[in-house]
Formats: sequence, C-alpha cells, structure tokens
Amino acid sequence: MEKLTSNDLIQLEDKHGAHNYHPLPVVLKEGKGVHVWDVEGKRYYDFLSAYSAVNQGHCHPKIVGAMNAQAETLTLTSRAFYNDVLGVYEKFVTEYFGFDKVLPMNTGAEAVETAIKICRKWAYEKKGIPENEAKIIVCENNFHGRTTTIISFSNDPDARKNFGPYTPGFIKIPYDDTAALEAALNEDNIAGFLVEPIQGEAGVYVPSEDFLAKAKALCNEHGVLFIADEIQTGIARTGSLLAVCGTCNCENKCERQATYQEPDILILGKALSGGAYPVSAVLANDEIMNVIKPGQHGSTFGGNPVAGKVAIAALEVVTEERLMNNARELGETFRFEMQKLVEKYDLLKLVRGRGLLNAVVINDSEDSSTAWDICMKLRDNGLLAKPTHGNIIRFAPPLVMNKEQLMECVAIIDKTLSEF
Ligand code: IF1
Repeated sequence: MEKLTSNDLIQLEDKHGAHNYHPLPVVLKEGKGVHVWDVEGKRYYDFLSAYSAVNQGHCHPKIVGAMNAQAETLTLTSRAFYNDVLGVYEKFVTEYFGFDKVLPMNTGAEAVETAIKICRKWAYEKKGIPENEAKIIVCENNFHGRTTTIISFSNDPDARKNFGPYTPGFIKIPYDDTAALEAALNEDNIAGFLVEPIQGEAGVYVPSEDFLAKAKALCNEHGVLFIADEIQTGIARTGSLLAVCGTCNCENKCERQATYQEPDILILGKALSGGAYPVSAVLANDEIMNVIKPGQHGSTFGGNPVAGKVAIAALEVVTEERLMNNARELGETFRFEMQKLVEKYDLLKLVRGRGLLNAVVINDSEDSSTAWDICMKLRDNGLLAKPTHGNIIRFAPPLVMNKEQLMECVAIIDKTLSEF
C-alpha cells in the first residue's frame, strides 16, 4: 500500500468519519515527550497536550512499559471476578489523593455522571431529600463532558441544541460568584455543587483566590456535597497536585495545607493515565461512597487491570519527575514572557492561567478567525495549539517541558505574532 500523505488521511476521515470535530489541518504520526511529528516527518511542540491528558509527555516509557506488560498478561476480567491489579491500584490511588474509596471508570464524562449519581443517592439516603427532588448547583459556561445529562446543564448552544429532552435537577449560577452560590444553597433539596476549580474550555478562567475555600465552607454549612471536577485541572497541571489546592506548592502530594479544599467528591480523568489509555476515577470517603451497593453502578472496562497499572505508573511519574513544581515554575515564566508580548503586540489582549494551564485572549471579535489564523501560523512555525471559544488560544504543554524548550516556544509565539 503506497504511503498515505497527510491529505490522503484527512480525506479518509472526512469521508468515513462523523464530522464532530474541526481539527487543525495537521496529521500526527508520532509523539515523544513534548514533541509530536506529522506524517511528513515535521516536528512540533505540542501546546495542547490532548487537552491536558498528556501531562507526563507523549509515550512516557514508564507508562507505556506498564501498559504493554499488563496488556500481554491480562487486559480485562470485567468486575464479575476479582483480579490481582484492581485492589492494589485502589489502595494506591486512594492513598495518593487522601480518600477512603475510589469508583473506577474510563472517560471523564462517565466519571462526572458517576459523581452525579452518587451525590443524588447520598441526598436521598443520607440527607433525606425527597426522592427525585435532588438538585445540583453548576456554573455558567461549565464543561463537564458530552453525555445527555451533562449537556442538559450546559449553556453552550453547540453542546446542547437539538439533544433534548434534557435531564432536570440542575441550577446554574455565575462562575466565581459566592453570593449567588449562597443564594442557591438556600433553595430546597440542594444535594451538591459541581465545579471546575478553573474553567478550562470556557477559556481558562481562574476564579478569585478565596472562591473555592468559601464555596467549600458554604457547602459544609448547608450539608451539600462539594464536587470538584479536576479532569482537566488535576494531576499537577496547575502547579499543585489538584487545583482545589489553591496556592499550596506541594512537593509530592497534597499535604493538608490551609488552602487545600478537600472536595467531598473528587473527579479525575485525562492525565490520570498520562494519555496512554482511558482512565477516570471518582474518589470519596466511606459515608458518601458506601451509598453505592453491588449492582447499582458499573462499567465493562471500569477498573480493568491495564487501566490500573497505567494509572499507577502515571501518578508515580508525577511524583518522581516533580511535575507540580515544574508546572508552577514554568507557568510563572510563561505568563511573564507572554505579558511582555501583550505589551509588544496589540493583537494580544491578556494572558491568564495557573501552572501550565494558560490562555491568551486575542484582541479581536469573538467570531473573527484571527485566533485560528494565528494557530495555523504557529503550526507552520512548529508549535501546535488550538483556540477554545472564539478569540482565546489555550497554551498547555506537557509538564515535562524544560525551561530551554519553553523559551524556544515563546520565541515561536513571538515570531508568529510578528508575522501578523
Ligand atoms: C471534547 C477541554 C472540552 C473536561 C472537564 C470533563 C470532561 C472534560 C473539565 C469530559 C473533557 C475535553 C473533551 C473534548 C475537548 C476537551 C475540552 F476543555 F478540555 F478543552 F471539550 F471542553 N470535565 N474535555 O475538560 O472528559 O469524557 O472527554 O474524557 O469533548 O471536545 P471526557
């Protein structure tokens, strides 16, 4: 079979695949660390990291090694039987994040759905909310996944239009608005508050320093579960193990620092596997997690041996390679350098973010193609990034990047902007 070019492969996807994405026109063939290569052999810096799933870098040898070894031994037993990996993984991950129990799933959306089910069941069986009356507070401009229930509480028209009828039982408040949260908490039958510690897809909105602490305290006061969706912000991306840790600079794991707002339910995904395999997880303590009894929730692949081994390796890499500290230090450097470009180019309006989850806002209208055009030029200059909504470009390289590579990327961004 003759070698397929990038265009051949784009045509294949266009003809045979659903058109549920509009990718940047680049066809990737290989990844290693902070780099990816296209079909023609051109090398790029990856500044998206598969939406923060590849925090540990592409094809990390320790993670791939763990996956391959388990894949040749036992890939899947289902939960109809026990296996020799799941319990070991469950102990590892619950101790790593400091919770009694974990419910293992596969994708982020499945984990969010699982958290919603646990929260509702807890509300009926522990809090005494009348059945089918539980309400969960969410934030405007949230992104928690693409299932019908999750898009039911989205306000993004693209994510929800013509997918009705919608799941009831959700109340929306503005993000980072403690007063609105307090008002909503005073309504009847509130079971939980589901929140992204930083709103990723909305455009990397970092809330006020005290928002999460106040939200957690208010939820405690009202007997409502504080549910943190750390699928994108977790696993060292924001410069600490979890974004709910606020400003703590944990060396290896989340010490119980003053700023650490322990969620009642913690939702993880993406970099939990380093991008090697679909692994997600819901963590909670016994008084919440034990509402789930045998036969009440599950998944064919949830907690499979490959996922367990991959996740252990992925989390060990975070600790061994001090990715929290690297993300924190490089993130500060990146925002400092981007601020200089904001002052240099009126094309850049502002830079914001925490750790290595950052975004720049382009000084043009939401519906202009400028952000896209800049990403196309960045691609030509060897750096891959993609706009989120309209005029915002997210910059999120793998957390294994070093300072020299980061400065080379800053130079690429500078050069690209000078070409506009
Ligand atoms: C897409 C971005 C979107 C997430 C948070 C749950 C999920 C995600 C905070 C669901 C997934 C992905 C999905 C992907 C693009 C990307 C994304 F914000 F990361 F950029 F869409 F908003 N909670 N985010 O970020 O996890 O089921 O995908 O494993 O759907 O286009 P999933």
